[in-house]
This record gives sequence, structure tokens and C-alpha cells, in this order.
Amino acid sequence: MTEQQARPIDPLTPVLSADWGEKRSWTLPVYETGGGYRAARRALAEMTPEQVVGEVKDSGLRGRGGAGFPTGMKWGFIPQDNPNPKYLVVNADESEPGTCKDTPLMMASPHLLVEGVILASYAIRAHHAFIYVRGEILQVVRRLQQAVREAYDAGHLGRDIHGSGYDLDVVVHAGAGAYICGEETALLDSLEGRRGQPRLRPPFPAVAGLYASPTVINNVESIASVPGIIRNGAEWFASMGTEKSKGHVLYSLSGHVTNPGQFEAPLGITLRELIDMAGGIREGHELKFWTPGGSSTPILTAEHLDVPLDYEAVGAAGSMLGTRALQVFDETTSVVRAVLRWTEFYKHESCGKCTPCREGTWWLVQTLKRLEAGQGEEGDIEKLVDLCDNILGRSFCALGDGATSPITSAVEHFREEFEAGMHTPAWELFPYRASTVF
Ligand code: L3W
Ligand code: SF4
Repeated sequence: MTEQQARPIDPLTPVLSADWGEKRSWTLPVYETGGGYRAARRALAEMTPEQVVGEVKDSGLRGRGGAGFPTGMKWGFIPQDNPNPKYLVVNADESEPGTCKDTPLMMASPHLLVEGVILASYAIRAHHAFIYVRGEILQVVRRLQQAVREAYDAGHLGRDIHGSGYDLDVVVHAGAGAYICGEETALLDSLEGRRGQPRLRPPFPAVAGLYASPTVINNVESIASVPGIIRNGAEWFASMGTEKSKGHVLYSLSGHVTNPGQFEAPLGITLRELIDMAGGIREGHELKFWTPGGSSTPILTAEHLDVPLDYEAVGAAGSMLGTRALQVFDETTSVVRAVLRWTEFYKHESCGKCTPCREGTWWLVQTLKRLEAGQGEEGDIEKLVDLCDNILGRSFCALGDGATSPITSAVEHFREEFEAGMHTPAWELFPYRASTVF
């Protein structure tokens, strides 16, 4: 057993998921009983906006929406000499395949998010904040609207919050269910009432975002991490995780594990440890491949079970930590079929703005369908790789790049399965069963 395998799971009192088991955890009285809104009250009474930004910078919090950009640094980019209003936008458009952390967080602890919104808005001197929610998940929209109403009624939002002189209005906005609207600039277009398509960056939203004004856009989990940092201090947060990837996060385990679900743990834990927490790979089976951060991140294999799940180590292993959507597949899964399903998603969700992604994802699906059906043509594997080469780095936004990640990594790790697609259908090699995920 290696040293890493021998390392015990770091003890952690849940923070983001602390209330998830409480009865009516989403209501204001339950949240306040657990100390809720004390951080916001204290910050508004005793801290300057710069001090809040400083505390978040010192904590080392990095964006939880996939890219891992330092949150405090992003807040620091807001030009305070710009006369336009400043805005905070929460990206709650969770739709990455396998990613299912923000939805349970908002369902169980919407006030944690609202308190984070108050702290973040105060830090960047914004008086309007928007929570952009994936509209298909109506129960989340309703839950957030109820929490925002409760917060207004209790004086946590609105004019002169708790006599601090600080005003903040929060709007819950339901999107229409397009994956591209999770891309920050497409989200802004959608919020402004236009068709959601990515904008050219720079300028980054921090300089010219919503209504061309300075805007911070953060993921739900990033914002929900802020009350804990202000309550317990930057040092407390930075004491968890690894050298460059600090703090606690939600990991979503899905697929062929015994007990799929969300697991809160520090950054740097390994998939092996998380699979143990999830009751192991389902009985009688073994791990074949997995995604560290949803389908936009290159797949990894059983070889990578002991890679610490932090931004650096997963990057060094050839993938990306992304949203920590750990989709786990055992040996009954056809990798060609799994990759085809993901590629169909990207083809469907491609916004059509740029040619490499719009046309490329269509061709990828056609080629993968042939390989899945055992009707691959000479040169199809090379064609797949070549198409990916022409999409990667040539697309307008990360959706195009993300579409190529599962394909190129799957060909790298499981080329023989693609070669088998020249003559044998995937459903003969990997027959569908009731318990088959793909
Ligand atoms: C000011 C600069 N701001 C960067 C800001 C930028 C953004 C953040 C990160 O993609 C990833 C993607 C998906 N001045 C700045 C600056 N910023 N430089 O920092 O930017 P970036 O471009 O590195 O990433 P991104 O566009 O935010 C996110 C991956 O996440 N992903 C997708 C997840 C999907 C969901 C969902 O379903 N909603 O989360 C999964 O891994 O592929 O690579 O705010 O403005 N100089
Ligand atoms: Fe639209 Fe795809 Fe181009 Fe992004 S990469 S702008 S989703 S067509």
C-alpha cells in the first residue's frame, strides 16, 4: 500500500452540508438556530468591504464552478472607480453531465447561499444581485424565492440592512434550460433578455459584465463557502485541503458505486477514499474509468485512484478537477457508448455561434454512432482525433473544448474498444442490463 493509500480520510465537520439532515433545513429559523446570518451581521457592522475581500483572498478559496479561479482575486478586479453600478451574479445554472452539487445545496440550505450573496455583494459594493437558476428545476427556483422572501422579511435584505446603511436587492431569475447559459457571458446575455450566446473575452465581466457594468459571477458553491470563511476565519479554511487547493468541497459520486450521492470533504482526498465513503464499487465489479469533473474533463482510469483530487494533481494526471462530478463506471460499460452519449449532449447544447463546435460536434456524433454500431469505417478513429484537434483551441468558448476531452482521453486509454467498433457493435461487447448506466 502506498503512503497515500494509507492516509486516513481527513476528519471534517461538514460545513456546506451541515444542515442537510435537519428537519426543514431550508427555513430561516432553522438556519438562524445554527448561527446563520451572524457572519453577514458581523461583516456589515464591523468589517470594511476591503476586509471581506482580504479575508476571502487569504482563505485561498478558488471558484467551484469548474475553472478554480481565485475568488478573492476576482472580487479584487472590480474597478471601484467605475461610476456604473456593480453587480453580483450567482451562476446556479448547473447542467454539466454528472454535476449535481448546487441543486441539493440550494434545496437544503438556500439561506447559506443568500448569506454568501450578502457578503459577496457587500465586498464588491454591489447593491443588486441576481441568482440565475436553471429554470427546468422549478423546485429550486421556488425554494430560493421563498428564502429570499424570508430574508427580506427578517431585514437581512432590502434597505439599510440591520442599520448598517447598506442596501441590497436580490432577484432570483429562472433560465430556460440551455447548458450554454452556464458559460458566464452567455448567462449575462440571457439575463439581459437576449439569446444566450458567449461574448468575446476580454473584456472580462469584472470590467464589463451585466449591462456593461463591473460584474462578479461566481458559482453557487463558491458563494456558499463565504459565510464559513467570515465566521471561522481565513486560516481555518486554509488549514483544509492542499497547498494550492484550499478548503472543503462537495464531491458528487454517481454511477456504479453502492451509495451514490454528495460527499463533503477537503480538496486533496482521493477517489479511492471517496469510493470507500460511497460503500465501494457495486459488488462483484471493478472500476473501469471515471470523470473527475463531469463530462468536460478527460476521463481517468483505475490507475488514477490515488491521485489527490486537487487542481494541480488532477491536472498533472492529464485531466481537470472541474466541478468534482465523479462519474464512476465499471467494466460492464462500453466506453464508446458513454462517449457517444456525452457527445450527443454537446451537439444538442452547442449554441451554433462558431463553426468548429457547431459542425464538429455533429460529425463527431456521426462517427461515434458508426463505431458504436460496429460499422466503423477505415480511418474513423483518426478522423475522430483529427476532428477533436480542429475543435480544441479553435472554438469560441469552453463548450467546444470540453466536447473533445472525453473523446481524446477515451481513445488514449481504450483504443482497442474503438478498434472493435470496426466490426462488433458495443451492445454485443457490453450488453445492456437493468443496472447499466451507459
Ligand atoms: C478578470 C482576468 N477575470 C479569468 C475570470 C473569468 C471567469 C473565471 C474563470 O469555465 C470551466 C470550463 C468548463 N480578469 C480573468 C478573469 N477571469 N481571467 O475567472 O475563467 P475561465 O475562462 O478559466 O473559466 P470559465 O469560462 O469560467 C469554466 C469547466 O469549467 N466545467 C464546466 C462546468 C459546468 C458547470 C455547469 O454546469 N454550470 O459548472 C467543468 O469542468 O469546461 O473549463 O469568471 O471571468 N484576466
Ligand atoms: Fe457556441 Fe459551441 Fe462556439 Fe461555444 S464553442 S460559442 S457553444 S458553438
